[in-house]
Amino acid sequence: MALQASILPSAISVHKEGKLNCLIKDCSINGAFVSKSVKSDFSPLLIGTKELKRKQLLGPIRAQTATVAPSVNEAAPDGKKTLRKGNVIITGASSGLGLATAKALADTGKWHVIMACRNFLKAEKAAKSVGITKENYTVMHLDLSSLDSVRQFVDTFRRSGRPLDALVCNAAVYLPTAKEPTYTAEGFELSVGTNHLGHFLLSRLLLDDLKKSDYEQKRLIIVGSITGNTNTLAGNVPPKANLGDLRGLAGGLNGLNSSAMIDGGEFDGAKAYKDSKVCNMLTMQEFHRRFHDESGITFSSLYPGCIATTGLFREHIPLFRILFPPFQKYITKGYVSEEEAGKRLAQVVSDLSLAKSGVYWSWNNKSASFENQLSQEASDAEKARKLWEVSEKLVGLA
Ligand code: LMG
Ligand code: NDP
Ligand code: PMR
Repeated sequence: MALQASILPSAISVHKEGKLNCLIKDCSINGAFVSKSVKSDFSPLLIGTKELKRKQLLGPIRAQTATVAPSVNEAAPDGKKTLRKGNVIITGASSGLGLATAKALADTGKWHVIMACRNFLKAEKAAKSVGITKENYTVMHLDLSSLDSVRQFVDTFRRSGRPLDALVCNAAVYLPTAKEPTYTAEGFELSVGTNHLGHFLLSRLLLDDLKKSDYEQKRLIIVGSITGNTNTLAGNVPPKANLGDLRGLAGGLNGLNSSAMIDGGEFDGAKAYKDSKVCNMLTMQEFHRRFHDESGITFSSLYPGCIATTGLFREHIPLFRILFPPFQKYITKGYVSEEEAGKRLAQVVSDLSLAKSGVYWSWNNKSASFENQLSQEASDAEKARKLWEVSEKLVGLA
């Protein structure tokens, strides 16, 4: 801490009461979001058209896998038009922030949530454990560490016949203790490959679907984080995010003929995660610049607060997992429960007051949203353009 304070004296101060006060006011303490496992009879496999047909022959179909979108503006009995439910895809909705957001949106009764998850059975159990009613969600298989899986997911989603009104790129992996890089199916370093490149392809492909939606508002959200922003105290905890001139990414991020790190440096799992978050925030802004005016889609990113209890830290050392939640709760006051964070992301999906495009949202200690300032690198338009072009090549779009 003393080290941090000396690195960034302007970013931190100590209140009279001894509370830590930081640039980002993201403090909110809420009860923990409890998730229990329950039994499920769902197949962990992707359910495609053939499988659906087979199930139709065998008997009644479960709502989760076979519902067809209700028609637009269904006429109510009294002749008045009622707005249809919105359809939102949330990646990584099987735990943490994604699950809490799915729950928050489903509970409004206004959204049907497509839970895009790599582990079908886990997602089904998770949805049941938090009590999402079955007509309000569908689980579809998506492994972001495989571009084939991303393309297959888009195909399956289109075959479901649902319009797409909002896409939330939420899933992520964090490998802080990895000594050596691991790789996606296409050979990209796993953190950037999953968190950035998988989502980049997914969102580029689904942009067309969003454009076609006739919903009252259409949104594409990519979850960012404070730790990728070096204009904050948290973003100055080493190793710091830095994309450099993108030479490692341009070289394919494969650790063979190029580095596994975007900036071309030595592999560092914690840095790779933070770099991937910078990519997420740059991508959101590039989407905004390229497509907002033409499509009317709202592009947003956010830092929901420090959700210190999620699965994101599963690879961290046990001591960290024990100390991190109390550290965030009682010392930095940056802690937020999964439930509260889910409500925040749900606001970014559906609140009319958060309709502005190109914004990186955060919340203050009274849980009020505000437009936050990104670091210099995370708001560098030239870097965003270059990142876009290099990423297009890597995922086979250019
Ligand atoms: C590193 O490990 C890896 O080494 C690195 O490779 C990389 O992967 C990196 O960013 C990822 O992680 C992290 C691991 C190693 O860190 C921890 O485990 C630290 C966890 C968080 C710090 C815990 C602080 C302990 C405080 C416990 C408090 C809990 C109880 C609260 C009860 C409150 C009651 C009211 O370790 C380190 O990083 C070294 C960390 C050294 C700890 C430094 C201690 C900081 C204490 C902060 C005090 C702040 C005081 C502010 C002023 C308060 C005024 C009263
Ligand atoms: P969790 O680990 O709880 O959730 C991550 C989700 O991503 C899980 O559902 C996981 O699936 C899924 N996932 C991981 N790899 C893949 C993959 N290859 N394909 C598909 N899904 C995958 O972490 P959080 O809820 O904390 O993280 C959610 C988002 O919030 C991330 O973008 C993270 O960067 C961001 N964030 C988190 C903060 C925090 O303090 N926790 C702070 C700021 C931002 P599975 O369940 O199968 O493992
Ligand atoms: Mg950090 C106000 C201070 C603050 C906030 C909001 C966070 C958020 N962190 C803060 C401060 C500190 N952290 C300080 C002073 C330290 C040194 C003790 C510290 C350490 C620390 C570690 C080792 N913090 C971490 C780690 C992680 O491994 C987490 C990480 O970097 O994941 C990439 C993490 C985080 N701190 C946060 C948040 C939100 C995270 C994790 C998740 C993320 O950014 O997505």
